Amino acid sequence: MIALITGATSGIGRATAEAFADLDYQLILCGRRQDRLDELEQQLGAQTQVTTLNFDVRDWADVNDAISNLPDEWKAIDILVNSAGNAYGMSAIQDGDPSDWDLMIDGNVQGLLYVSKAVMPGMVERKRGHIVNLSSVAGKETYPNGAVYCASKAAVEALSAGMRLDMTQHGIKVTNIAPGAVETEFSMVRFKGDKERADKIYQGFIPLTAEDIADTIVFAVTAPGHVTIADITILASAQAGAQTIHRK
Ligand code: 8X3
Repeated sequence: MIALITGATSGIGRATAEAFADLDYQLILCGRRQDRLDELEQQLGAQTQVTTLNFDVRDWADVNDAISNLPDEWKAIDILVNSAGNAYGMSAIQDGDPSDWDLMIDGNVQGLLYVSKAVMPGMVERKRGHIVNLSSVAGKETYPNGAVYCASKAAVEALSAGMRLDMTQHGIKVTNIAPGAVETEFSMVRFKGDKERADKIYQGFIPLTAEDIADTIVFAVTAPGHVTIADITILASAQAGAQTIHRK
């Protein structure tokens, strides 16, 4: 199995790379931070075959160039995990920063589309493949000061559904994963390095870990051939909704 993972240098992407290495999948790890890609290649290279691609998912030319120029032995991608994505800022629309919106819409929506577009034709040709999109509970419900992030994840929900409609006839599975509160660098990025604010998000309850989500991704990609895990929402046990968390 060959798996391509975006956002592989941190969080859910990284945990998924580690979990896939345990399954002996060959890994194409994609990210923007070369030092982290190198470190991960070194670490997981002891277990399985690893190659890395450095691109920004928001740049179609770069995405297409990197993926279409993969060496022949890496071209037959079986699994695509669209894990790259982020939240930037948290405020009402009238107070929001349009450059934050660009980062979220271009990364979470356009980036996911670009990478998928670069990988899908090969899957269609081979009549096999599995695409896993990382959405969010924020794609299922909108919360105050999160409209643009929520909109970007609602778009991921629509893209997962649309991909499934387009690709099922070609023998390709699409899984949409919607995590709740996962403790990663997510909140540090959202709050632009404000550690106190970021830490507060995960206080008073046991948040999900990136590994919890990776476990579910493994469950989806190892399901029998006739089974598609179409859509899974994963919440922390203390969490009842995006912003409804029972804290001690
Ligand atoms: C992250 C989950 O609830 O912080 O996608 O928006 S939430």
